[in-house]
Amino acid sequence: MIRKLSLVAVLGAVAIPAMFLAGPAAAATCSATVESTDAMKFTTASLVVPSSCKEFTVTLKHTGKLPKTVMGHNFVVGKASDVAGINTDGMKAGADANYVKAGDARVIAASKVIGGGESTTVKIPVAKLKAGEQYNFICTFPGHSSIMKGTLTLGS
Ligand SMILES: [Cu+2]
Repeated sequence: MIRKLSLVAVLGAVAIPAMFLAGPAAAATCSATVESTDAMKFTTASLVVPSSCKEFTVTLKHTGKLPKTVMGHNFVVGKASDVAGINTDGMKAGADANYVKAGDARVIAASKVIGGGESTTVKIPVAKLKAGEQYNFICTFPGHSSIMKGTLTLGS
């Protein structure tokens, strides 16, 4: 009985530090949280996605109180040269489509639209990003993208 207990203690002592070393480092580099507000703003201006990540997960939070029909926000990624077209076609697609045109090949990643107090996640496939290319993340809710726009680039 004493032997069994001491074996568990030894295993625990080895396993726990290993978890601490592997866990937080991976989570910190391949994910980010972006907040959006009732004042129609993203609180993040730019994101750099490490090229070592396979996927980069963005958690979009709406810290406001207004419903998504009034002050909805989403998180849509495309090339800087494509986002105006993505936005125009997204507005035409309407609320049921989360303001993103179905099958739009210019869209690299897009979340659903959320309202105040809600959050959602979206995964950016890092293989679709090229070094040296300029990308934007925007909110395609009608009227928001001119203000709700940030830059996104592939880092080293
Ligand atoms: Cu918005």
